[in-house]
Amino acid sequence: MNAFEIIEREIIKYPKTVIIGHIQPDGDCVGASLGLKYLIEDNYGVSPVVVNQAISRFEFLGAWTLPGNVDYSDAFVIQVDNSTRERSADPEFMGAPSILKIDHHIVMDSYGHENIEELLSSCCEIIASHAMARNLKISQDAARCLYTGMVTDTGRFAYPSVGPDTLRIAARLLDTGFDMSFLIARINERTMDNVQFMAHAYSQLRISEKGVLYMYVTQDVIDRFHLTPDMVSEALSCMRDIKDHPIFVLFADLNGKVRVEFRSDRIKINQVAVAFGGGGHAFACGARLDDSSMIPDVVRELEKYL
Ligand SMILES: [Mn+2]
Repeated sequence: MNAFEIIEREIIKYPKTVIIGHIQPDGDCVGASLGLKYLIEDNYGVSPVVVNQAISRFEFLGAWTLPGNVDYSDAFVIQVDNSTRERSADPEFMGAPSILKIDHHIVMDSYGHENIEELLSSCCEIIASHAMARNLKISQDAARCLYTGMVTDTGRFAYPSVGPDTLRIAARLLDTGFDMSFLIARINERTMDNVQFMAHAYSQLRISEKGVLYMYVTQDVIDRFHLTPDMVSEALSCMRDIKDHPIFVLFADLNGKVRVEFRSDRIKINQVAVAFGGGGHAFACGARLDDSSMIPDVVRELEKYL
């Protein structure tokens, strides 16, 4: 079913529509939530509330409300780019009378009353393709947001998840005439803290006995370089594309737990994420550990896939 068929039906039933992203927001999460907001405003004359956690680097795309400020008891909720209810930017949304999930991750939790779950390269690709299939008006603002999610979730259209349709949809977004190279410059912009953290990250790169690359970013490093979770994740790029080391993993302290981000070059490793209570895509997934003492266990498990 087309996501906008559901949206058209539900937005008139409830006094408000709320779009929510996931914890540790990224470009796809912010792009999908704001892009969908603009599409709904431009096509249906209804103005949804967007709820996301803070992420300064994507604030130029538009404004949103922080979690904890919305009453969901009379809301139609659209949850985007979020595989499980626990990872929502505001898990309170589960109390809403109508929930639509739109997501592109491996299906683990179909928590919506309706669920649009497609294994495409980004949540923005799903939203853009459904909008195009329904011949909706796509403004430059909407296109800029959707393109942001497509370009950031695909490593600039380089990951295996990119198909011919991905580029056809991106081309149709470019047809709206927004300034693409200006957008990419904004997305690529780095602070001096970013750069100095990356220098530190290269110096901390570790290789396990069988060749798994890994790195552990501790809380004192996070404090020293004033890092947000998405800035920490940039350390993954230090481990990408290293010859003969297709599996790499980033560990980072977060709120008393250890966040794990798994990546690989064409080796399916999401079962390791699942084994440690997480999930995600076949080649890009994540989990949380209670304690850093479990890091060697995770690395040993990954070695089995080499
Ligand atoms: Mn995504």
